[in-house]
Amino acid sequence: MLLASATTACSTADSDTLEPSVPPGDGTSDDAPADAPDLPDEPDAPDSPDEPDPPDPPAPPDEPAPPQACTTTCNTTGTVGSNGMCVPPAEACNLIDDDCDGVCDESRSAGCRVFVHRGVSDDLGHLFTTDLAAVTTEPFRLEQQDNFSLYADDLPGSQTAYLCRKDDGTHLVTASAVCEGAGTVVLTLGNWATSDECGAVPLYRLWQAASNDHFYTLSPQERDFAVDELGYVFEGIPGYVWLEQ
Ligand SMILES: [Ca+2]
Ligand SMILES: [Ca+2]
Repeated sequence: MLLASATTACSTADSDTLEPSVPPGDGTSDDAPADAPDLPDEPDAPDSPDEPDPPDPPAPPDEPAPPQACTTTCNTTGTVGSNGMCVPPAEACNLIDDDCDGVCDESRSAGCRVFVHRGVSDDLGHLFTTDLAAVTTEPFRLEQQDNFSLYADDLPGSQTAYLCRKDDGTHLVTASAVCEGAGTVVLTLGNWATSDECGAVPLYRLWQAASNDHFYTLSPQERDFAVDELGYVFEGIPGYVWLEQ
């Protein structure tokens, strides 16, 4: 109890003798202590240059407009030209006058038609074949090279023509794949038309009983001479053929 009283007295005496640590001022702002100088602002880091945008990919070229189909003056399928007119297609090997010039298949690709040659033998009559060597080799001799032509392909409106050898060695050209029951097929010659389309002309078929010779000609005069003078029978028009390849 005694110790506590002494401590209290000592504390009171010290507080009475303390000097103010800061001299009293007049209360104005000038008396405020100077602020510490502001530190210079840290310079802003330079902005990094913007990454350039990647260039846009080139725009794909415009798709050309598909040609517009139209019907030509000769009923083939053409395309509308820049002037609005219907431009016919190029001529193709198809038994049609594609380009409307009034001539059918006049600028065909090679091999569109094949030529049939005409030969004859004293004992075996006539031979019509695309095999030129056959009609220039004994016992046959050539009567006319490129006598007429047939289409190589079997197109709509055409019919396949076969060269047949009959049992006695004479020949027959026919659309019958079984040679009309009179022999066997030697060769597929080509294809003739069943009408006079595309510039085709009639092929006349004749038959001479005495020789069993089947003979074919494009000439009405030769046909009539064979009938009138040589004992042939006119058997009709098996097909229509062409004069040019
Ligand atoms: Ca044509
Ligand atoms: Ca034409």
